Amino acid sequence: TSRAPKKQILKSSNDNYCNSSDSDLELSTVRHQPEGLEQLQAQTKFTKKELQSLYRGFKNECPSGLVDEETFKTIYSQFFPQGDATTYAHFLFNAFDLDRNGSIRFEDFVIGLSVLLRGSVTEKLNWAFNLYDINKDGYITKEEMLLIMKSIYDMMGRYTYPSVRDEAPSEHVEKFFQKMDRNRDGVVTIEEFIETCQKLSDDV
Ligand SMILES: *[C@@H]1O[C@H](CO)[C@@H](O)[C@H](O)[C@H]1NC(C)=O
Ligand SMILES: [Ca+2]
Ligand SMILES: [Ca+2]
Ligand SMILES: [Ca+2]
Repeated sequence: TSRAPKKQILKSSNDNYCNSSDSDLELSTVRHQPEGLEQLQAQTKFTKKELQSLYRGFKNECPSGLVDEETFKTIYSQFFPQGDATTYAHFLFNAFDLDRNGSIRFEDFVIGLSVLLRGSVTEKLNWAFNLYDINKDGYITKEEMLLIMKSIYDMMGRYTYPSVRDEAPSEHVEKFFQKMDRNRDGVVTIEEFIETCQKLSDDV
């Protein structure tokens, strides 16, 4: 792919400060800033410098400024070479693609990243709930949680957990529901999720 050579260029520009063509390349990428950087600064917990740097990385991987699901899966999977991250990446993609039109804009990506890295506990829990609620109907079902757990096991790969038995994901789901489904109606709502997670963190 064209990805590796680009990284090579960026790396060499850091290694060799005297190479003018490489620093020109860096500057020219910085110049193409997203519209409304000021607005993004207000919407996220990133500084202008951080947003510029994130934008450079984003543009490097996705020159069109949009990420489709295939590209997202390819990039994300590189972080989990020992397993199969494609299913989990699919769920992640849907959590970032809020308007569900099949592409993530830089703005959507950065707003999500800001929640994940610097959001309040409640913001993070809301984001996680939206990830687990696969069909986005406001309820986490056992079926949804099982798909999420299996995708996480696939992503981690069997070699990481040599002793993992095949029923481990469903055992995980049962434990999750024993804790979270407080009114025992078979589904977990955002209220149950946040209340339980906050109680659990208070106990620690
Ligand atoms: C999705 O919506 C964004 C605007 O939010 C637009 O720029 C992009 O082209 C759309 N993608 C598709 C595949 O329609
Ligand atoms: Ca979208
Ligand atoms: Ca659901
Ligand atoms: Ca419930």
